[in-house]
Amino acid sequence: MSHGWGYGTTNGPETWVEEFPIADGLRQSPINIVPKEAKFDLSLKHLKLRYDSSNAKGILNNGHSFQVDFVDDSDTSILTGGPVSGKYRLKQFHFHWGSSDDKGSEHTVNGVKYPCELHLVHWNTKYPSFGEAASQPDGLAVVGVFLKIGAANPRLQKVLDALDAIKTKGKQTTFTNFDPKTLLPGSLDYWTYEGSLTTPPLLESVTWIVLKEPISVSSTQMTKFRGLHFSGEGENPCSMVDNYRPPQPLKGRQVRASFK
Ligand code: B30
Ligand code: ZN
Repeated sequence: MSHGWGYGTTNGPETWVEEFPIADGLRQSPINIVPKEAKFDLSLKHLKLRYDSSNAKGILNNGHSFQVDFVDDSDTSILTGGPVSGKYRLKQFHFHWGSSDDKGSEHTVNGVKYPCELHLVHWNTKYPSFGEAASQPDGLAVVGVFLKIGAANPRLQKVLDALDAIKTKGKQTTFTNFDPKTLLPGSLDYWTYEGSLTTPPLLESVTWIVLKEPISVSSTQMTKFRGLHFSGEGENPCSMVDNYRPPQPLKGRQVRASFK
């Protein structure tokens, strides 16, 4: 699938509103999280993530990021609890990152950017499919995890080693036997708010669950992300970097915290 939108000067986030007017909507993502403004909410439950590593099926360069896709025809890899009711099935995970280590995340904390952000995308099983869920206000739940520069993260290595095989847009390969729970930090403390997809079509269907604790990544590992291309094979090579949308106006929304 090919898009007109992207992250360049002529097709980047500031231009998306022309084709996707919801870009100026009331619940757009990402946002800048100000921890002191978040309200601790005792009614928020513990986040439960139960994944089956045999559900991982493939990895794809989609021309704006890369995604690891999961079989989602049963309730074997699911998110429950946290701020949501019911069951949400894991569909895919992907990342956003920068051209250098001082930027790349979509959400920011007190205005501070992380070099990378992981998104685990789930859909509400009260709807018949991901596609139908994606246009409902309670259709999706995305868990955001910040990556910060530190020790090399061995849990990322299988993903990073697969990138050589999907360098250009449209390339895909099998990716199996992977449990994304291994990518999560020790604490599942989170902030949550009602938002949107951060890429077109920018649908306002996402309950965001942003983990407070980052995971580590080394600068050398970040270099591997940046070896991907936005462009297809045989096109002018264009490095896949700075594939993040900047923070959007809060417009009166409340961010809640699961922790004090
Ligand atoms: S995010 O987590 O808010 N960054 C989608 C899912 C999660 C986010 C953003 C978008 C999504 O499902 N988009 C539509 C599906 N895509 C999937 C794809 O192959 O990559 C097709 C498309 O946009 O039209 Cu490109
Ligand atoms: Zn994303």
